[in-house]
Amino acid sequence: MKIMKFLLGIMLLVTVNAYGEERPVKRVEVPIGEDGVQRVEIIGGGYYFDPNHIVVKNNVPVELVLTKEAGFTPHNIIIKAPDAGINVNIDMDTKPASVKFTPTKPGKYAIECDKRFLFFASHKEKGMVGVLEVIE
Ligand SMILES: [Cu+2]
Repeated sequence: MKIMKFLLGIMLLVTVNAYGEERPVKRVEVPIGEDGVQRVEIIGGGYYFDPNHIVVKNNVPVELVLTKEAGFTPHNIIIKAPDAGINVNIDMDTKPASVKFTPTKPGKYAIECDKRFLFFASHKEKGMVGVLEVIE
């Protein structure tokens, strides 16, 4: 009986995590720097990207400067939009790393972290998602 209650508790925990809370949207319109690059810093943590809605101009180079918050939990950042010249898949580290690309097609593209611990919900499912919006 006790073990059943315990298992039920675990299941509930996993379910709640799987459908995670909605994260507040933090929208940033990335300015074009003096060097002509749209540079933006993104922090990855448990379980969020900050900012999580990034607006950039089409056909202008973009540089994402990525940093992971301290701690043992691994995070990555994935943006798969090969049609738009974007193919990002990189592990985040506490030491900043940058990724460069030039978007070629306006649209809204998903940002996500697909790390997970064992059989638990992936970080994406826990709300570690964002949007890269490419505008004209
Ligand atoms: Cu993550």
